[in-house]
Amino acid sequence: MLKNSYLKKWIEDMAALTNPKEVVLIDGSEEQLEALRREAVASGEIIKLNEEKLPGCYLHRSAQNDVARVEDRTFICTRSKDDAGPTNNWMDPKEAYEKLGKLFKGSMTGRTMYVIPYSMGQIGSPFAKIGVELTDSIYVVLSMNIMTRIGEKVLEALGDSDDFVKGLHSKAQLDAENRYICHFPEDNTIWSVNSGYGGNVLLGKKCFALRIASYLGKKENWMAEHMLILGIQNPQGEVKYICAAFPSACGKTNLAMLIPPEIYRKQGYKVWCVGDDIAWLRIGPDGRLWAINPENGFFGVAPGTNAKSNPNALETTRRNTIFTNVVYDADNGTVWWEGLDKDPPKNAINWKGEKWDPASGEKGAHPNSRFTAPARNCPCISPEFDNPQGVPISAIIFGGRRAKTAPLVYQSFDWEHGVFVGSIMASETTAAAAGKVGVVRRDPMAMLPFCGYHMGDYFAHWLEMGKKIPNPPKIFNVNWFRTDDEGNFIWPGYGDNMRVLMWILDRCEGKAKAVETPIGYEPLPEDIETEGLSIGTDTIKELLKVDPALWKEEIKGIKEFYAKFGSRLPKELLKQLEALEDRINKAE
Ligand code: GTP
Ligand code: SPV
Ligand code: MN
Repeated sequence: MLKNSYLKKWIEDMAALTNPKEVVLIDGSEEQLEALRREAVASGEIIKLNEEKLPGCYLHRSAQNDVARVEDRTFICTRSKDDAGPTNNWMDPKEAYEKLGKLFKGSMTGRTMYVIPYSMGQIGSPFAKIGVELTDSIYVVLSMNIMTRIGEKVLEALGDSDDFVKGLHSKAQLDAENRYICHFPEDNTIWSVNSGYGGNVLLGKKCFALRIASYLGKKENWMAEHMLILGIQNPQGEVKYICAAFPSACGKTNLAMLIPPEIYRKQGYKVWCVGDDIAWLRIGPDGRLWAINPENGFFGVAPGTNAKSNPNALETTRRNTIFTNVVYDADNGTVWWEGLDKDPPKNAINWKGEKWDPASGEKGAHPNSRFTAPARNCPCISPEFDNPQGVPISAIIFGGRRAKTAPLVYQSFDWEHGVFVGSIMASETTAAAAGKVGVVRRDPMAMLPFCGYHMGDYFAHWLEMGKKIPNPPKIFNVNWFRTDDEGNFIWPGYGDNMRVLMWILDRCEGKAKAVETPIGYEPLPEDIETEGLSIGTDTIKELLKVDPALWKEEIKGIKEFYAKFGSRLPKELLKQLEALEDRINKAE
């Protein structure tokens, strides 16, 4: 059946290692997928939800020790340790193949190995890249079907080529002590064992589309970034596109699908979602930077998603969606999570599968519970979603969760300074990764957990790209998460973030004024539209404040962070840091 000899040989080798009882090629047909859904329902791997209320939807519960990406068990396995850099865990490739080889040995005994050919990006797009994932999990097959383009047509596009990412995944025993997510960028290979959770096992996503792809992008002159892509259409019908990089669980999905505030809606503005997590960026023939979303679905955070905060995301999940680790309403066969509404189900089963009393004080849904939903379900999905050429980008935005230091928005002086602004990003950690929540850590370009090579070289690549793009996007930084002394968010956020995007686009078109501050250009407070908000220009002024004392502390942290990179830190960034320090000192 398989004509590609490289693919055939590799599958045979991996089957010899893992010893499945059978090997099944996923052809992408609805009949095959439906049969797998039925099989997974019968085995209890997924629960069929109410067909009337949530047609085509399922609930899945992962193992209780397996609910988020495991960064301490994620490795970049380059031949030279130095090439993985100081921010990645490293393992020697030989050692990694041996160590994981032992864990994979016989790990699929008695199970089926599914072969999933998938494309990241529209098949036939000059941006697109192909991967094949071998897995013993039906949940992975069904999720990859939502998140990527899969099946026969991918094999046709691959033809006889050996240019595909080889991904091997086995749940094995879901043993947390032996859980490993290993990337071999030099071999186009990913091995993931002992996990069944999203980002660890849907290998097209973070493993391929960011870690492997960032490495390929450096080699091939393009960029793979942890960015949403959205379009803002003005009343004249022109659409301008923006990319934004925020760390995990810091608002990408929400921003990508925002509903404009009334003031813009009534004038005829519209927002289109192209992507909510990953962007692949290439220089177009017109000298601008063009982006595609390599994914085909959304793997979004459930808690906090509701009809007010993100009605588009909620609507997206009303059909053909897999929910992971949310609350099950046993009376209605529906799902619930914290922040959906104020009515937790009466007969509720929590994410662990236990009867749950909402009054217990315990959360019913896991804080990192998620929905896996087809992009085409989204009411505001961009008409350009499938455009193989992508969309031209006017602005790049960086941002994170900062209670104090970072202002609501500022613009970099130029591309080089913009790269500096991205490189000094920091954010409070969230439940998206295992570990402590709420600690400030440096997360350059929101890529700390996802850069597949030395981050100093990654910064150099950004600087290099700036020189190569004749007409580069302008670079900005935002912070929706500044808090008052009681810890409440000051900025209303969500749809109202469009007010900030409007200033950003106006700056790109040379229409808005700005004031120069030590950290970059800021809007005049009155240039952020406040009509319809409960806060006024005074509060905006507060949100834009740059406190030199806090920034002095910040500079200390940046210096410490930069020191890690040694001689592989581009000197341009050190110069930028010195210049920032100088400006801050003068501002005091
Ligand atoms: P990943 O899928 O992990 O990459 O996350 P993401 O960046 O797409 O984050 P998402 O949009 O799912 O938001 C994560 C959390 O942040 C949710 O609980 C949201 O309710 C909350 N959030 C998103 N946008 C805002 C905002 O503008 N203000 C505030 N205060 N919270 C927000
Ligand atoms: C993230 O953590 O940034 C996610 C979810 O988008 S995961 O796919 O698990 O990485
Ligand atoms: Mn993400």
